[in-house]
Amino acid sequence: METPPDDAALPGPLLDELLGVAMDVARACGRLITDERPRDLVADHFKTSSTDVVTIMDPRSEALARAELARRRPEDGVVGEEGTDVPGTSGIWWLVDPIDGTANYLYDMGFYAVSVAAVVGDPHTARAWYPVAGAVFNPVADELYLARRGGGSFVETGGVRTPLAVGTRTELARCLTGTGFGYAPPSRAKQGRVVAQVLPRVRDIRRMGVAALDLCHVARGRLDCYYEAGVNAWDIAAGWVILEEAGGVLRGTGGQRPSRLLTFAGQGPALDELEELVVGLLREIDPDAPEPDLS
Ligand code: LIP
Repeated sequence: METPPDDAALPGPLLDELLGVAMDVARACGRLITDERPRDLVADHFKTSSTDVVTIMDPRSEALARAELARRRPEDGVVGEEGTDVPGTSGIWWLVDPIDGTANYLYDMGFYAVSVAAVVGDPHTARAWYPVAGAVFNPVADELYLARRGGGSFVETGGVRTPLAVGTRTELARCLTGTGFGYAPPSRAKQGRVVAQVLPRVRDIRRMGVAALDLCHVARGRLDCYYEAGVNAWDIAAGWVILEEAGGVLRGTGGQRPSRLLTFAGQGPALDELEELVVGLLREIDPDAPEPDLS
């Protein structure tokens, strides 16, 4: 596994401040998207394909996050899913997913989240950034997942804070396994072939539609492991630190950092077994690919 850059070792009081900001922003945006969700919500426009939906509340939530971050941390950079890209001078960047699980949100299925993470290193450079504090808030369940480097990982609900720890299952056959699918039809076709072969080898599959919450659920032991391709930095940044502080691992293939080609979450031999299985299936599907690629 890659080691974090040296400047990821920020002083404790700064990490506490960043975590506090992440929690406040995630809560504020979460309240906005539930309190002001129009009853007759429809897709406003589409991004990568006709299934990749954006509602009017996605940019509104991102605008609120951007304004709050500018007020609380004016020297930091901010990158958001809906196009925010504001450079900073502090070396700290914020990665914001204003509604993760937009399809669930569109259908008023109460399973979506706001993800806010502070990272060191430039998130425009795929291999250079590393999360140091983050919060993921599911406003419908009133569950706020939070962590900062070296401080442990927690979920707060109804004012009660509970520590998180990953599950301990060692055999993939007993693992409840999360996954997700991309929006492009050819990616989905490949992902469908792979999941058809994974399903008989695991306890069961869950496809919740919210990558940030998938990572939090691995951190909490509600899922044993997870894999997906095509995830963006804002989907995984907060969940990454929450998962690692709960004793878990987020990685790509062969000990590399997570990437859009493949991302795995979990721990121990079950995670190794999952990686071996998925990589083996991809080698059968596309023996000439330079690297295993599920995207
Ligand atoms: C979505 C994820 C979902 C994943 C999708 C997509 P969005 O984010 O969280 O779990 O499978 O590919 O990235 O579009 O709802 O913010």
